[in-house]
Parts: sequence; structure tokens; C-alpha cells
Amino acid sequence: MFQGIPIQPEQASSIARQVDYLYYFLSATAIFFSAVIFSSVFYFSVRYRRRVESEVPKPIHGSLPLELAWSIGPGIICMFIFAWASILYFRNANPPEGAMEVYVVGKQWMWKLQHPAGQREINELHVPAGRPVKLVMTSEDVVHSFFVPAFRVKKDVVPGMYTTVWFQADQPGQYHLFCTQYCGTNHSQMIGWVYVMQPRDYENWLSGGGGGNMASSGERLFQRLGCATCHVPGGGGRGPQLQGIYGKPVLFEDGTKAVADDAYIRESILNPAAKVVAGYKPVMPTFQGQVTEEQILQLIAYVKSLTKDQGNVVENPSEDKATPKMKAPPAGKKP
Ligand code: HEC
Ligand SMILES: [Cu+2]
Repeated sequence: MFQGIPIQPEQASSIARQVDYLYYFLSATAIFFSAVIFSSVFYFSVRYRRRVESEVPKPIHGSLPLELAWSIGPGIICMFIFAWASILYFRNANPPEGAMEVYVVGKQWMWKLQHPAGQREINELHVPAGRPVKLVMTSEDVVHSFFVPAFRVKKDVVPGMYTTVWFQADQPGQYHLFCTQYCGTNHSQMIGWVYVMQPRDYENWLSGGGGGNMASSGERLFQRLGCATCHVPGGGGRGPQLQGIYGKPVLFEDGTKAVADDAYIRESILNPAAKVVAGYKPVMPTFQGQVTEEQILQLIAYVKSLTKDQGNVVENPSEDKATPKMKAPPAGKKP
């Protein structure tokens, strides 16, 4: 539809076309009703104009059929739009199993990205075509927003929590990446490119960059920051062993439970006292201020790597799969 007329960006992801159909429907509905209303106003004002000074029309006391029609009709149309949009929303909110993960840190005024295999990028993201990609995003300072118009995906990037967005790009090419949340002086320069590559080119690109993978960087940090002195494999240290915890429920001293996902591990590092693992003392020091958001992501990748069979548990930890998971900010950050 509308081939050749540049009224929207290219459709470069699996969801783009469907988002556009909804958008066209919304526009068409709005245009149709505006046309009906404006033409009726015009027609009635001519048709029923006052022709003689003394003319006094009969008062109208309402019409039940008319009122029912203009309440129920638009009501049905609204519910139809609601259902349609919800289906798209759910599809867009739930990354498919086995999506490739890339970590994103927004900061005034740039995008820093890291692939699990270790490649780092700034204001550029390379992804293979035809494969779902899930971004796990956080911010080092203020709220930013990750927007790739050609993919029709946009998600806020918020300090203190992880948000996710996913897409599957279909056509190799180069697409604009924007920050769409006003974030300070150079907001307008917080832009970049997403490069969608043939899977083979992507593999080549991946093997080109060095730097060690995220989990091994995380492991080095784990040693350097002294985490390893308390978290000993097999248990027996002052802290619980971290082998096998990722994606599993953890029991706390106060009897509550939570799933050890990215947000939980982040909180454990920055605010360990917020949730104390059952059977342990709150002796873990906070690492707030000693680690950057990127280092936290590396530590998380390391803890993740200690659990075999991690699957794609981050998004749907044992919860109703149909409900998109709204991540609450870590408890310790609440005022
Ligand atoms: C002084 C010892 C000590 C150090 C150093 C330490 N921790 Fe801990 N850690 C603990 C203890 C004790 C607990 C359990 C009590 C709690 O949850 O606060 C814990 C809990 C955790 C948990 C939650 C574990 C679970 O089973 O749910 C994670 C994750 C964690 N630490 C990661 C780290 C990382 C990463 C570092 C280094 C940046 C680190 N810890 C440094 C003692 C330590
Ligand atoms: Cu920004």
C-alpha cells in the first residue's frame, strides 16, 4: 500500500507491516468520521437555514434510536481497535524464545551496546537478518528512549531498571536509530544506525572484534571486586554460591520469594540489603558507585553463565506467558 509515497519509513521488521495496517485503519476511521461530520454540518446549515424572519422550528426532544446508534456504533469500532492493538502489543512485548540478546546502555548522549560474544559498539548496532533480537536496556543517567522507525519499535530506557524491546529485521540494510526522549543539550545528536546484515556477514563481523565475551569480562570483575571471596562454588563461603541460581526462585529471610532475573542480580549488587537470601547475614557490601552499568551487565552475564540451561527465562519467569512483564524498579530505589 502507498508504494512510492514516502508517508512512512520503510517496513524493515517482521512487525512493521502489521503496525502500519493498524495505523492506516485508525487514520481511515478518523478521516471517514471527520468527513461525515463536516459534510453533515455543512449540509444541514444550508438545508435548514432560516428562510423567513418569523419561522420558528419545532423543538426536538431527542431520538432514542439515533442516540443508541451513535453510542453503540463507535463503541464497537473502539473495541475492535482495542482488540487489534492489544494483539500487536502482546506480540511486541513478548520476545520469542531463543532471541539473540544485546545489552544497551544509554547515556548523555550516546548509545553503548554490547553483544554477549563481547563486541562493543557505540551508536551502531549490527544484527543478523531474519533472527529475533532482544535488547536489554538501561540508562546511566536520565530517561532515554530507543527508537528505530523502520522497525516500528520504541521503548524507554530508564535508569535503575531494565527494559526490553525486540525485533526481527527482515531486510539487510542500514536503519536510523534515534533517542526519542528529550534528554538534555545534545539530545538531537543521540542518534545512530542499525546495520542489518546477512547472517554470514554478521558471523564474520562478530569474529572480527576481540575483547573477550561478556561473561568472561564479568568473571574478571568478579575476581577483581572480591565477589569471589564470599561467593565460593559449592557453597561454604560467607555468601550463597551463585551456580545455578539464574532464572530460579530465591527464598528470602522474610519468607518472600523472587526469581533471580537480571533486575534481581542488579539489585543484589547495588543494594544487597533490600532482599537477604534465607540463611545468610546481610554482610554483602554495596557496590554502588564502584561499578558502571556496563560492568553490572557483565557481572550479570557471568552469573547467567554459571547456570546451564538458562533458556530465555528473563522475560517470563514462571509467570503467565500471556502477560507482558512490567518490570518494577528495584525495590531499593524506591523513595
Ligand atoms: C562480604 C562478602 C560478599 C561479597 C564481597 C559479595 N557478596 Fe554477594 N552476597 C553475600 C551474601 C552474604 C549474600 C546473601 C545475603 C544477601 O542477599 O544480601 C549475597 C548475595 C548475593 C547475590 C544473591 C544470591 C542469591 O542466591 O540470590 C548475588 C547475585 C550476589 N551476592 C552477587 C555478588 C557480586 C556480583 C559481588 C561482587 C561485585 C558480590 N556479591 C560480593 C556476600 C558477599
Ligand atoms: Cu537520550
